[in-house]
Amino acid sequence: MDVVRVSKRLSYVLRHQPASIGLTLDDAGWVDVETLLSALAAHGPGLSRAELEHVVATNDKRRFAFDETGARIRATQGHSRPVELGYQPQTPPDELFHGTVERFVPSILADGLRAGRRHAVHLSSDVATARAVGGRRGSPVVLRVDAAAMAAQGFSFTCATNGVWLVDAVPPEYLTFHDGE
Ligand code: HQG
Repeated sequence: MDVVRVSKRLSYVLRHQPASIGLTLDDAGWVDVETLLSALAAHGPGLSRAELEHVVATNDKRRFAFDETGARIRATQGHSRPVELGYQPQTPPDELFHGTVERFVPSILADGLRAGRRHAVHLSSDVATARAVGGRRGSPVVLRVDAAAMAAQGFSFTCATNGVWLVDAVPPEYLTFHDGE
């Protein structure tokens, strides 16, 4: 099994296009595991329950999670469709980071960080992760988010089970450039 390939296929189905294999996700993004496995097999290479468990357990960014009974699965974050993940609002660390690339910076400084096609803006608590996220698109630029000030102003933050911090938007006044390590 090519684990990366399976992870990408699961991301596509569980975050973006469940209908591509005839699936419907519930409002919180869950789908029944047996239904998912049947749908995958009907629309391409099949996957066993054991293989699915292996992908979920070893995924580098813990992109997927089973529910407490193991009967359902969902993506932990990153959806491009409306989803109510149900994470409880939490007080964020005082500073969070967002990795992007230079070509987006003028627009980000004008409008702030927007969720775009995703359900939320994705932030990380460490610079290295932000740099890696930005680096997917070119030479990374890391922005520092004054999460303490945002929280004080009433912005609601949640943290996905894989440690990614989520917020609806970040207005530009809370952003600065992060220099150095
Ligand atoms: C940029 C991956 C112009 C933003 C990663 C980013 C992450 C703006 C892009 C997760 C903007 C959106 C999410 C504005 C934001 N003007 N550009 N006002 N506001 N942007 O992929 O944060 O591997 O939707 O800087 O590792 O890059 O898929 O978000 O460059 O955790 O699990 O618009 O996806 O995880 O891009 O990445 P994305 P992201 P996975």
